[in-house]
Amino acid sequence: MATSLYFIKMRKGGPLPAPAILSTHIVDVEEECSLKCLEELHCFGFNFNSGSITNKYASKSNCQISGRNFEDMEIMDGNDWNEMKNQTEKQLDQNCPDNWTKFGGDRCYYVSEKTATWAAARADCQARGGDLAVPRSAEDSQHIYEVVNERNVNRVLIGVYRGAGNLANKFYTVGSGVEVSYTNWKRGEPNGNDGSENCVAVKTPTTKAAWIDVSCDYPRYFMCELIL
Ligand SMILES: [Ca+2]
Repeated sequence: MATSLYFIKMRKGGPLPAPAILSTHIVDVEEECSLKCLEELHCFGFNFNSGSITNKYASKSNCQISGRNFEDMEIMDGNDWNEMKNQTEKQLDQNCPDNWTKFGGDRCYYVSEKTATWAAARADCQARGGDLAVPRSAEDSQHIYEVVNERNVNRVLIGVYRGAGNLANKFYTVGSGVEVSYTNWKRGEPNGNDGSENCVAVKTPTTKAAWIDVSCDYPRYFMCELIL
């Protein structure tokens, strides 16, 4: 008999939902209940209650098949699974372009050779297939500090900018355009809220890539990020 192997992938991610009774069967013996489970794609367990169910089924037993809701799951067959696995492995094996450093498994960072205004810097990163880098955690900041420090430049533009108009006290990230959730401001920064400092740079070495708001128009080195 051919065996089919299936894998269950959660549609929405997150924790598995609580198991539910998928079906109930009237059976004679426990083995029959286990076979019912094997027949049912979403079964991961069964509950066999031996003995009388009703007068009509005096000698029969109750078999409950439990599993999880169909809407939460997506079934992948062996081919889909292999394809997903290959893609993931390929991504992990993929190298960054020359002169970029790899970090976090699937990200590459690059510090520019030349200086540019923030807008030109962003265009340069995009032309390289990425965007200006956005530090999203203390680990990112530490790595960015190490990369920038190695290049011996002390102010490097990143993909964070000040909102306009009545959003001028908020900062946003390139790409998704959402307000920053992680920040790493240098003490006393941001301080250019008179409209003169609408872009953000990281400052090294003493402040270890802490953020400062700076003019968007002054040409500086910049850092690009590429997701593999
Ligand atoms: Ca400033």
